[in-house]
Amino acid sequence: MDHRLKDLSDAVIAGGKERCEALTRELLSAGTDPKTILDGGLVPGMDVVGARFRDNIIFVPEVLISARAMKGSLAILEPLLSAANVKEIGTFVIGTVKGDIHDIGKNIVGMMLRGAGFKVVDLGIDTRAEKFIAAVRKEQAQIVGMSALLTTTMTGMKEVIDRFEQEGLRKKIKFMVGGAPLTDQYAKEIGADGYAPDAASAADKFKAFLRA
Ligand code: B1M
Repeated sequence: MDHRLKDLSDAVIAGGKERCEALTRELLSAGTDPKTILDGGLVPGMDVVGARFRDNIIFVPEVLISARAMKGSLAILEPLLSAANVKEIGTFVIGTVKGDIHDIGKNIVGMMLRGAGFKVVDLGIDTRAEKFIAAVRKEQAQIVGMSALLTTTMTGMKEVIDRFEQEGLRKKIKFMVGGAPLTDQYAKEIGADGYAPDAASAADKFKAFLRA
C-alpha cells in the first residue's frame, strides 16, 4: 500500500485540510485511482475520527475540522468520480433527511451516481418531505435517495415515503436509503425499495433498479 494513503488518513484525523489536498493531488499524480484514495485513505481516517468521537476522546469542533479536511480532498476528487461518459440514464433526487446535517456520505453517493450516468439533484441536508416532493415533481425524477446518520433521524425516512403515498406519487418512485445506522432489514420495514451500505454499491444497485 502507498504510504501516502496512510498519511492521508492521518491528515483527516489531524484535520489538516491543506495536507489532505496536497496528498490527494500527489496520489492522483502518481496514478492512484480516485476510489482507492477514497476507500484507502479518506474513509478509514474518518472512521477513526468517528470512533474517537464516540468514545469522547474528541468533540464536535475537532470532528468538524476533520470533516472540512475530508471535504477539501473530495472537492478535488469530485470531477473524477463524477466523470460520466454515458448519457443520462435517469434523474435521482437525493438529500439528508430532516433534522440531520451529516452530508459527507451523501455527497460521495451523489458523485458516484453522477459517475454512473444519473442526473443528480442534491437537496442538501435537513430535507423535509415537502422538499423531496417538490423536487420530484419539478425534475420528473424516478428515484429518491435518502441518507441518515443518526438513529433519531432515520425514522424520518418512513414519514417521507408515507407523504409520497398520500400525494399519490408513491408508485411512480423508487426509494433508496443509506447511511451508517441503516440496514437492509430496516429499509424493508419502512417500505423502501432498496438499500446500499456504501457509495460504490449504491451506484450499481440503483442503476439496476431503473432496469427493474
Ligand atoms: Co456526527 N454522529 N453528530 N457529526 N458524526 C455520527 C453519525 C456518530 C455515529 C458518531 C459517534 O457517536 N460515533 C453519532 C450518531 C450516533 C447515533 O445516532 N447512534 C453522531 C452524533 C451523535 C452527532 C451529534 C448528535 C453530536 C452532537 O451534537 N452532540 C450531531 C448531530 C447533528 C445533526 O445532524 N443534527 C453530530 C454532528 C456532526 C458534525 C456536524 C460535527 C459532523 C458532520 C459534518 C458533515 O457531514 N458535514 C459529524 C461527523 C463527521 C460524524 C462522523 C464522525 C462521520 C460521518 C461521516 O462523514 N462518515 C460519524 C461517525 C461515523 O459514522 N463513524 C458521526 C464518512 C462517510 C463517508 O460515511 O456518512 O456513513 P457515511 O456514508 C457512507 C455510507 O453510510 C453510505 O455511503 C457513504 C459512502 O460510502 N451512505 C449511503 C450514506 N448515505 C447514503 C445514501 C444512500 C446509499 C448509501 O442511498 C440514498
